[in-house]
Amino acid sequence: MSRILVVAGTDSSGGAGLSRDVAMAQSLGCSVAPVVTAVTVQTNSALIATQPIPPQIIADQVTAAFDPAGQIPRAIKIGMIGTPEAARSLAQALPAQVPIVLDPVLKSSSGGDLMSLEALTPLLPKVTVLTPNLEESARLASTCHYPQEPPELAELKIRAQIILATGVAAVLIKGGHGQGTHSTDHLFTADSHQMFSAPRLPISKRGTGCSLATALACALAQGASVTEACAQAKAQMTLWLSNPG
Ligand code: PXL
Repeated sequence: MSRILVVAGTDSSGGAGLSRDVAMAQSLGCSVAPVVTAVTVQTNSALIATQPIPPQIIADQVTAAFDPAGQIPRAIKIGMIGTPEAARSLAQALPAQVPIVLDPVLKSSSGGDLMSLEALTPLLPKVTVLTPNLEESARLASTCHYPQEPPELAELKIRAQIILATGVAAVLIKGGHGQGTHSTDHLFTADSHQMFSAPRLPISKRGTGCSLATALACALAQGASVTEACAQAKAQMTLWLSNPG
C-alpha cells in the first residue's frame, strides 16, 4: 500500500479538510501520514473559529513522518497551511524528491478566509502541481486581462504563465466552479497545455478541492505521471460526486 503525507487543517463539520483527505486516500488504497496545521470550528455554512498549530510542531510532524523506520510517504498533499510562519517552517521541513500537490485553499467552502496568499509564497518553488480553482487562479495571478466569467482560454493561459513564474512545476486550473455542460480542468507546464473534461454534474458538495488534490497525490504516490494523475483524479471526482453521501 502506498502512503501519502497530508498537510491540512481539520474541519469539525467533517465536510472538508483533513478528514475528507483521509477518506479519499483510503478509498484509493493509500494510507495517510496526517500533519495537522490548524483546528477549525465549522458548520456547513460558517467558519466559526481557527486555532493554528505552532510552526515547530508542524515541522516536527513532517520530520517524524519521514523516519526511515516507518513507511515513507511517496507524495505530499498540502491544503490549509494557516499562517505565513507555518508555511516557512513547512518549506524547511519538507523533503526534496517527493512530489508535492498544493491546493491553495484561500477560503473555506463554508465561508471565511483560511489563509493568505502570502502564506503560500515560500512553498511554491517546491510544488509539483498547484491546483487552484478559477477564483484562486485569478487571485494568484492578480490579473484579469479578459474579464469574462468564466474566463476564456486566453485568460487562463495568462494566469498560468504568471503562476508558473512563481516556481511551481505545473498548475492545474480547475473548472468545477465554471459554467457549461462540461467541467474542464486545464493543466499547464512551461511548455505544455492539456485538458481534462467530464460532464458537469448538478451536484454541489463541500470538500471537492481537498478530494481532487488528494486523489492526485495518491496517483503520484502510486507511480503515475502528472498527466496520468490528473486524468485519474478527474475520473475519481466524477465517481465521488455521483455517489450520494
Ligand atoms: O476544501 C478546502 C478546505 C481545506 N481545509 C479546510 C477546510 C476547507 C474548506 O472548507 O475547511 C480545513
